[in-house]
Amino acid sequence: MSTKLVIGDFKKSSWSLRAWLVLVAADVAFETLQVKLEQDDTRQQILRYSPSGKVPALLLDKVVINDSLAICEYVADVYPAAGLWPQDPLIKAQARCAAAEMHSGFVNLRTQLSFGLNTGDTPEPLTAETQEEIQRIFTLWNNLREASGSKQFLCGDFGIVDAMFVPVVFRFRRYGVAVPTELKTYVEEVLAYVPVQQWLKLAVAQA
Ligand SMILES: N[C@@H](CCC(=O)N[C@@H](CS)C(=O)NCC(=O)O)C(=O)O
Repeated sequence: MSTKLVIGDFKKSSWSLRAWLVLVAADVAFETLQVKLEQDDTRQQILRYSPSGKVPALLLDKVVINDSLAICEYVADVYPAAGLWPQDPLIKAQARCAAAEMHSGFVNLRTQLSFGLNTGDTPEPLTAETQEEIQRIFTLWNNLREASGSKQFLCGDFGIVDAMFVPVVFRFRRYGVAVPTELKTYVEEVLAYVPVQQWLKLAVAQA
């Protein structure tokens, strides 16, 4: 079966990064098609592939999956050996809640601390809502690591819940958001994860 992932620019598209990481983590053979964002014809270009006008979109022979979390779930279903969700049903449920909360929420954080792979930017003073969301993310990360006993990623090996939060790690890195001591190793693991490094290299090469 032909498997193509339509993504946006490496430097701009946080939702593309999530889906791409999951496909790479599961060792799926896929082709990447890229659409340049923020151009006059971006919408038209995306609509050639994705009926929602958004990327990422996974193009299979007869079906288009045009949402990052749905792509991740599809990959988890088709490649169960990749262990993209924790085995334990209760930990899996908590990981799913955290991934869903990321997918549908943290609007203040996403607006005030925009996605980027660069470092050293100073944000506008963070609003109380944004600060609350940052604390909520730390709580989610700590709870998952505690529930799973993981000293590495949130629930052991890299999975969908980690992919969902990789762009948050980049946002914290970009704006120098202080991460609690007990979560520093998690952030380091994410930034050192080979597919994350691969994406960074692709971004540099595209410049
Ligand atoms: N809920 C969607 C959101 C996708 C999304 O907002 N993608 C952005 C790029 S990161 C996009 O396609 N924007 C269209 C544009 O810039 O014209 C998902 O999870 O895939």
